Amino acid sequence: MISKQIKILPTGQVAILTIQNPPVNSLGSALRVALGKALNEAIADPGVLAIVLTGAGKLFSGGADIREFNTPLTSQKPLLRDLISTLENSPKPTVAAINGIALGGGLELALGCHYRVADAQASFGLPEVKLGVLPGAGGTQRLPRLIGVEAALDIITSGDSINADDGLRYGLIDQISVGDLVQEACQLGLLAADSTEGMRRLSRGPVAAPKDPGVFEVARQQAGRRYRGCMAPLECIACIEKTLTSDLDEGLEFERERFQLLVNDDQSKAQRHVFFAERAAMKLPDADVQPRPIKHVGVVGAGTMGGGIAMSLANAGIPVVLLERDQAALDRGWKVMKDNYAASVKRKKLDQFAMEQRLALIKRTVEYQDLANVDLVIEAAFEDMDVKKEIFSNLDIVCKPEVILASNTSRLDINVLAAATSRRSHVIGTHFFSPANVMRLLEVVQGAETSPEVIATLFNLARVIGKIPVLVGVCDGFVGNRMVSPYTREAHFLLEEGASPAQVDGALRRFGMAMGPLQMGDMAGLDISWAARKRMAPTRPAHIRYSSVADRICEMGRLGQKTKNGFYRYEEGSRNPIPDPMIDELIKECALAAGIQRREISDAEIIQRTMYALVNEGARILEEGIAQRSSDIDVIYVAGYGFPIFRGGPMFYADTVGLPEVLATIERFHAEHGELWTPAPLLKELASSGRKFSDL
Ligand code: T1G
Repeated sequence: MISKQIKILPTGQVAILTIQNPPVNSLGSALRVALGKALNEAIADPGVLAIVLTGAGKLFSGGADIREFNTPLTSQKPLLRDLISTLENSPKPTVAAINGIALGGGLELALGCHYRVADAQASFGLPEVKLGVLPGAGGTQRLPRLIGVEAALDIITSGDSINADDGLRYGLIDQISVGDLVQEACQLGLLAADSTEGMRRLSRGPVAAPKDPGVFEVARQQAGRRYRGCMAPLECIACIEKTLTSDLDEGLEFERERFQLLVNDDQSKAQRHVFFAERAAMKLPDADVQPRPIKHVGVVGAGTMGGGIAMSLANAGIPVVLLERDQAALDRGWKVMKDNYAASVKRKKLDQFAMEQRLALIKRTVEYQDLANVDLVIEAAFEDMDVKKEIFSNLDIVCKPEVILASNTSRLDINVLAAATSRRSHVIGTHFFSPANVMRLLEVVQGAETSPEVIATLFNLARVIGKIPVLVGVCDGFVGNRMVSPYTREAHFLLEEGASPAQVDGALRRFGMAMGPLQMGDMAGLDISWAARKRMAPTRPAHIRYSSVADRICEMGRLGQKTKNGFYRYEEGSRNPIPDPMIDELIKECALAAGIQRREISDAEIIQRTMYALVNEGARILEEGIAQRSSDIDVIYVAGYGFPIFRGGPMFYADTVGLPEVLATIERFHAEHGELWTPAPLLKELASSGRKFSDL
């Protein structure tokens, strides 16, 4: 709703309209009706000389109500662009008093005002591109007129926010308030009312041509790299380019058409699904449980993962005690961390002082005793159960009674580790993804006896360090890695059946994956999954098909990038995969030995065999309660495995294809390839009842 207050100042009366629609002051249909009514009243009121628009609470507005998209509400009048036009054509000065965040339609509303005042903590952004759409209420037409084409391209195609200082520097706002934001906005409005200059209206101004006419082509290339496969960034650029050749009305019409195209497309539906899925995943099962404060964290292991985890914590200002088994290992890990920070400083992602502050937060030691007072320990040692059990036993002795003990294991049984301690309710899994200081996903693995308070504490810590926590249950590989096993299995089978590594990886990259499974294996190290396969070998049923391709490659000492060769070969200092005829020959030998007649394989089959393997395993994971929601599985794959956001995650993708079609294909694979393709009962149930994974 809109609260209206008439503020009487010595130089006249101002109508202050406050957007009140918690939690984010989104501009849904009901809010738009209220705002339209209040605006018209203020404009008609002869006593009112100026109008100020502001937001209730901590933010101005989070933009249009995303939940209304693709529903009749989104076209319920007044439309957002009508309100913006009313603001802009008002005969009385209109001033936006931007308190905190102004995003999307919220910023577009402010752009419709004649003037903009913001508080020092304000930030401004047009993140529509991250939802697979574009600023659809004039943002692509007014922003270039206000701050220039180059700056508008950056803000609109990146979807990233800028702070108040940058907003002032760009000319996006007229002033940063030094005291009472609304009061200063009222004074500015009354000054303008007195002025003989007349209203400043952005839309009627010309657009300054960019200094470099090639700026649009450069933007298209950058967008193609950053948002590979997404349509929205290119449509944003087209709308901004349009401002150079059209007046506002034509530009707004073009923008409206392109917005409609995007908002009705599966890509935007997928990206909006991920937006809400991430927020659902971060909700605690039991909202009433209070997290415990975590002020000091121990990390055991200074290897790639331990170092990355320590950096994640230090980056959030949390003091860390980093323990290694000996000084040499500690020094090696410390050097890698310093080099990582130095690289960020070199790339100007971090300044020198911030780097030194963060490094100073990390105390290094080889003494368990130094972990005696930490609130949480995250173990990131070698992926071996005996090694981890010994560490947990030692921690159980030296750490304070209420400490939380977490393991970064990527697939081992948390319950076995808990049993190695006297505090099973305080044991949990925190599966980070490499590089841990970059990847946002954190699988929080709940043991059989892990307490709700410990889970709540890790969820809260995840938010603090900028991670997306997803609660998963204990099984081999939890959710992400458990699903990646059949996905990779099918990739290896496809090699024996006739596809080359480059074809398998190429098809999946064209599908949108950040990297194909074979190149991903080379990057992670083929020895990790090799060890897992050897561990499982004694229990692997002899009648089940098994590909020896990866084992043969490892037996040749080809472990991936770290040995300069794996499925591909790598030149010195390069991570670029180069197809290796020796591997092609090895694959043919494996196929011959397995009695497999090689054949031409289509990209479509590669996508079906790998994607539906993910979906079928995901359905089993849901049946077993290892994941709480199908959208959690989507979050895990988009945030942790490079799954294309414009496809929404494996389960959303299956819903988009249609579960009956997915099931029919899996049943065909079952007939052709045997029991590994037995359809998951949940998939059969949903497909036959006309439901989707997102209905769960
Ligand atoms: N519409 C509907 N619901 C929204 C929403 C929105 N714009 N923004 C947030 N929510 C819900 C969210 O799902 C959650 O719900 C609750 O509000 C709190 O959100 C025409 C077309 C504003 C920075 O992309 O970035 O304008 O889980 O947990 O951490 O050109 O929300 O409680 O049920 O994120 O304090 C463009 C999206 C829209 C901004 C606040 N705007 N939102 O962060 O809270 S399209 C955006 C955010 C548009 C125009 C176009 C963040 C936030 P629930 P939260 P937060």
